[in-house]
Amino acid sequence: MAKYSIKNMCLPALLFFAAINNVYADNGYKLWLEYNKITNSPLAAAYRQQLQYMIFPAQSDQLKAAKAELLTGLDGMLALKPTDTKNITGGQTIIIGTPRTLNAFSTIVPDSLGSEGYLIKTALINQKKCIVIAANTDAGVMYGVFNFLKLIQTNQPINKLDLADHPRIMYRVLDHWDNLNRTIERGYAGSSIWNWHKLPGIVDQRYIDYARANASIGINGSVVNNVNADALILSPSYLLKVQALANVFRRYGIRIYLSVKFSSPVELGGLKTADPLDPAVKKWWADKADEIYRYIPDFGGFLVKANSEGQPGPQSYGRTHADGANMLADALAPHHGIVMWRAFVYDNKVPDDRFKQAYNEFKPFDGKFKDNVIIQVKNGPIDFQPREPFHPLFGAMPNTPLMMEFQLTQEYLGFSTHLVYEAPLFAECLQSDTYTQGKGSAVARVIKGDFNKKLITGMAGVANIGTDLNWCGHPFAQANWYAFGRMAWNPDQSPAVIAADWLKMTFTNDAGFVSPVKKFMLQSRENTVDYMTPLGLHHIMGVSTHYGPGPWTDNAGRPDWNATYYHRADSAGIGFDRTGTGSNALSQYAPEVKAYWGNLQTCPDEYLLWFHHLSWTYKMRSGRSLWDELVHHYYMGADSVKQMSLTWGKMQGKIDAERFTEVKQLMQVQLNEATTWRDACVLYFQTFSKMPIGAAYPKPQYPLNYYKSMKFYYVPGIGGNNYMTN
Ligand code: BDP
Repeated sequence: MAKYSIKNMCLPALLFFAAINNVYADNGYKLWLEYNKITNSPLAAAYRQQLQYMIFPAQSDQLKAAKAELLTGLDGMLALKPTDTKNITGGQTIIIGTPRTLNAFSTIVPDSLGSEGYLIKTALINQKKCIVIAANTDAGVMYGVFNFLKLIQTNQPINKLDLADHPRIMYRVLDHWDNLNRTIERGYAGSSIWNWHKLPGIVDQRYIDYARANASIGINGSVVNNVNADALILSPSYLLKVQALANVFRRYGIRIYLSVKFSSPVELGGLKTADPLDPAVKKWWADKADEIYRYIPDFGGFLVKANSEGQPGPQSYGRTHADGANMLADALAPHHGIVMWRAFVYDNKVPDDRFKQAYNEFKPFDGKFKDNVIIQVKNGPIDFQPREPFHPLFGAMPNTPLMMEFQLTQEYLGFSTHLVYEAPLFAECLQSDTYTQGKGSAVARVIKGDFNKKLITGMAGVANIGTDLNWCGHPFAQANWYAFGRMAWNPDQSPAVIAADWLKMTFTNDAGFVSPVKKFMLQSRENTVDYMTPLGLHHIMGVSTHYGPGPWTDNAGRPDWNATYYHRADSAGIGFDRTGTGSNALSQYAPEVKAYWGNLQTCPDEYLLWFHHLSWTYKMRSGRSLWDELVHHYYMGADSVKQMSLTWGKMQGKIDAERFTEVKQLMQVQLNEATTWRDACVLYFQTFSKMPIGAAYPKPQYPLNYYKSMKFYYVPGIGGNNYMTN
């Protein structure tokens, strides 16, 4: 192939390439692993001076990957390649390893670091000042290396280091809702990155970069297929494909898991039943587990959605969730696999508040699950709404491992056109006090197993990843993937610290960028709550597609898919009474929580309509009527998008033109959609309140019927050919 040298190029060609470089400066593919050149030269010189030599014996695949990452990072940021050495001879040396790879480390690495922790410290070795990255395992080394690189990416000093860290949660897993035909349920960033057709022959570079990105934030598991599972995934030809992915993930410390369909023994195995107590069914699963482990010796286990939204499950055979989960757990136990059994269930036949159904079904089984079963519970009782109270199960199953399930993909948060930084949502849930063991029983402590050390622990995030060049559709949606990893590692980390790190690693260390952008990121989720579902409103989006506003929806397939079921607006007022005079869902919480949310004196405005039905003239803390307060929030929310976009406008020139422009355009779309939400909702609720929209506010652009008749075709995230209309 002809090589083009710049020398031989004519001027127009050079200009053409320069233009391309300029326009396509950054498409976001590298995520937070940009490793951009450090432009502050004294700082770069100081780093270089401390990293002249390297002792990093790397035999295993994982250590080799960690070493390659370190070299890529140092090369990108500092144009530096430390000299590989065996002895500390001179200059400053970075020494990296485990007690197995470096004898000297047997006394340095404390057991308390566990199997994934690491330490990074400055030490005097042979009278020479060295930087040490040490861990008990290769996985720990890898996390240490990524965190060391983060110090440089965020321009931290490295001359006096003394850090140690370890994960507080064992299973830190991304759940992909990816179908085998490459559509993604609730996916807004293109198609599935798993190219099942080309696997196992073609191992895309994306799989490697995906694994690198996950390892860099401590994620150690990936469920590659949709919870609404296809039995085919367990067939030999697909297991070969899964094996190829597992082979890539392994060197980054990531185990692969599969969502399994409970009826697989029938659909795939040709059995007459999938009854979990049937010996032939038990044997089928045990054999299947043995087979999977032959392909993938470190296979993680199964994720199961059973008896929910039409999926088969043990109840289809008159058995319980415990019967079903324990049967699968027995099949996996000899191989040390786990079952992540979802608590997202709500039953058609039970005419009870949907809020209460998971608790009603699972609470009776507390302590009845095998040790390798973990119950995966969504953060809130309904379904990933912009704001939900924490799920009552977190305070109700002290003898059962509970795995947090957050949703990174923005099913209810504006898809991938709205900038919504989700870490404040995660933190709000994690820091809620369940009172399960008295005051100070935050959800975070429950899921970390603080109250029952015997339990396994986990956190899952429904992935927001697809084939879009920038992986997540919106450059800022990457921050949700990043924040999830950081908070799964340590649920008590601050959203502000995480946002600052992410901005520096992804864009620039320039404080003139980081500080204002971090500010609006931290505010962004509250703004979205304001223009979509203020004051505790929930589930009022477009039916099925969940796109745009649909508070008028009252004819969906079942009552609890209707918006009217949730907001209960009428001429008397609005909100869902879940106190003793209503559905009494509050009784599923500890008495302190029930009293706090149940009492109008203490219930914060943010949760008001989750728990109370109040008159339109109800006097709010602000002094406004409930109606005026609602209108105020809708307008404030939409206005905040305008403010955010003005701030963004001032960032021009501080980052690459490509991502600057993309975000600028996205913010305009977000503003339009936020305005639609605002106008549609205030006009709709006004038909009940019959009260005016304050004269200070701009009038809604169109009449209510306009919004009600808006049609959206081929909305992403619902798969197949079906297009749904509002
Ligand atoms: C809801 C989604 C649906 C999922 C379901 C689940 O609308 O597509 O299958 O949750 O979590 O949020 O199983």
